[in-house]
Amino acid sequence: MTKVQTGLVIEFYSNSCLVRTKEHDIPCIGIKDVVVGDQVNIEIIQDSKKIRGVILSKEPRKSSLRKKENSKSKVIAANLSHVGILFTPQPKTTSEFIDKWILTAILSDIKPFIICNKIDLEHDELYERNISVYEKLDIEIIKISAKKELNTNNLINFLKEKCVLFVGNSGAGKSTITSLLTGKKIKTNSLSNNQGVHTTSISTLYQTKNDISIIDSPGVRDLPISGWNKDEILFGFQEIYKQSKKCKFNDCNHINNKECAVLDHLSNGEIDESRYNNFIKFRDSDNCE
Ligand SMILES: Nc1nc2c(ncn2[C@@H]2O[C@H](COP(=O)(O)OP(=O)(O)OP(=O)(O)O)[C@@H](O)[C@H]2O)c(=O)[nH]1
Ligand SMILES: [Mg+2]
Ligand SMILES: [Zn+2]
Repeated sequence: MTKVQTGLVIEFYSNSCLVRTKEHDIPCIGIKDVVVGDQVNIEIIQDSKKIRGVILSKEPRKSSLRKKENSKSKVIAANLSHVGILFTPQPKTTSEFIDKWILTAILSDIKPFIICNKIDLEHDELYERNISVYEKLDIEIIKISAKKELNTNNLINFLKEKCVLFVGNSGAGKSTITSLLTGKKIKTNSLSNNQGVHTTSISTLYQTKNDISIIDSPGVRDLPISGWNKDEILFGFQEIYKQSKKCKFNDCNHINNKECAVLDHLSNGEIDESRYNNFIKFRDSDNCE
């Protein structure tokens, strides 16, 4: 066996990880600064019984999903192309949850999109109104029922050759979707409720026969955004950011300054109120959790 090989980090534990090379899945140590999704170079150490590896280096990342809390910044997954944000009638998904994830994805160089899961369930008017906000934005929305397997081919086709992370409240259906796509039984959480009973514990990358990579990580359960600065938060709301460039004053606060293009577009309905309110809330709260 070649002594130095390249591979993909597919599982991550507290002090070791599993690297998939062309031929083997090899347990490795030397994981400093490495996360699931990283492409790494490893040196093989083979004794009579086991193959093991030591990570020598990692390749430059195409993207890093970052969790930023005050001065702390933590990479959770590498080389994701997409974040699929689950939007469900039950448990109810808030616009704040969606906007935080859109923001984090954009600022991590990853494309966000929305999966409306559980379309087989009844939903109220508020759900309709919430989703219509995103239908006006430049963001893909895919409506499915993972459990009843409705429209799931749309999701599969969209995700071909992509690397995706699904995010959603506990019970939204992340494991159900992952099971469906991988054909592997991933433990689903039938006890899920709004308080959340968590079932997934280590970070794993699954590769499906349709050439989809899925990263499942417990690190995304809470999403602090307090570490992003005000300019970054504005950039995370793309439709607001675009208008902000037309405001009369460079340092416009977009709240009560004169000739503010953001406020103009808010009053004519081109910028949605709930998006605007979340933008101000995220930007101006010191400790937004
Ligand atoms: N009616 C309906 N139920 C669904 C659908 N998708 C998933 N469920 C159910 O919702 C429950 C929770 O699904 P999970 O896949 O475990 O949710 P999860 O997002 O992985 O939850 P955590 O692991 O706790 O974060 C399970 O009982 C699923 O069978 C759907 O499209 N329709
Ligand atoms: Mg789960
Ligand atoms: Zn303004």
